[in-house]
Amino acid sequence: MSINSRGTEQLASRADNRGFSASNSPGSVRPSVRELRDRAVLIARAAAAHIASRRVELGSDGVLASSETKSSAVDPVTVVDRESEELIRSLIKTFSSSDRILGEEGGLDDGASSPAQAANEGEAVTWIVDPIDGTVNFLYDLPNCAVSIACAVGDEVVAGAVANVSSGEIYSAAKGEGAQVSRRDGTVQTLSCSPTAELEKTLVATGFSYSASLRQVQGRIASQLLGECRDIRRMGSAALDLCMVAHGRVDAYYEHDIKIWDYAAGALIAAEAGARIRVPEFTQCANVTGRPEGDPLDFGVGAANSEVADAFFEALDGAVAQARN
Ligand code: LIP
Repeated sequence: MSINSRGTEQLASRADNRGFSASNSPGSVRPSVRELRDRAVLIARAAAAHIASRRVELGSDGVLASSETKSSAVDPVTVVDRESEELIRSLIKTFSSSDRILGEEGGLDDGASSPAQAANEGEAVTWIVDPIDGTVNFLYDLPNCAVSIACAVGDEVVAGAVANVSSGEIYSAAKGEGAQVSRRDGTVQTLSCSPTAELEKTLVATGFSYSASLRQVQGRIASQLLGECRDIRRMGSAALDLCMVAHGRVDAYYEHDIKIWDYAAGALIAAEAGARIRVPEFTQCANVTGRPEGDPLDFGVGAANSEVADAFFEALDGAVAQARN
């Protein structure tokens, strides 16, 4: 039996015993945004536990040996990414077999119309999944990787959860209900962004593409911003970077060339914590590419606390314009 099926089957059955029993029988009332958030938290927690246990089981050599590359030689996927997504998909289906799923590794679930089409159909539920965000960190056994699960109704993300695999912190939000972080000790904290109002004191998180040529342009953008803000942090997971904005642990975040599964949950969490958010149009991204067509510099993702947002986005736009030349 392959590791995938053994790992997924065992976990799915254990998860079944942990309150994942199907609740959306045909014709049942649509769950509230809070219920969708709580489902995302439950599933993200189970997937994060799987990832942590498989890293111990496989060890660094085993994880490395299982990895393949995707868009470039430095864009990895491991057997654990695939197991995590299989587990997440199976758990989502225990709640509702009709929901659509868009995942980084598995694409659109069988028979689902494109979420972009679904968005035009009105109230279809689409789960947007990054089974391991920060895969390079996972590969190197660095602490910053996460499970990111967002839930859209129609063309609007209304719930999401981001589980930090190593710290056990689970960030979550439901539309209009605020954002929170729960910890292994059971404590729950309501999130709000930092109060930093001056650009020169703004700590900025960012990330870089798997494309070397785009990274060179992104380096010029970062170089320009370094002269205008406090400092930059490159932590390796867009989902967690956006949660750090929500938590007030950085003041702003931006990145180009990331996919909807990287940011969908984190952007809602940051927005619900009071951040000003910049994301591409949902219907342009809710597809197997996870991003709009065209120049990645035309559709970045950004978040900043409300005090510094005007100055930050102005500086960012100026740095992008200068880097293009
Ligand atoms: C990663 C993002 C990160 C970005 C990386 C990569 P993955 O997603 O979370 O912000 O800088 O290049 O795209 O590939 O680990 O899911």
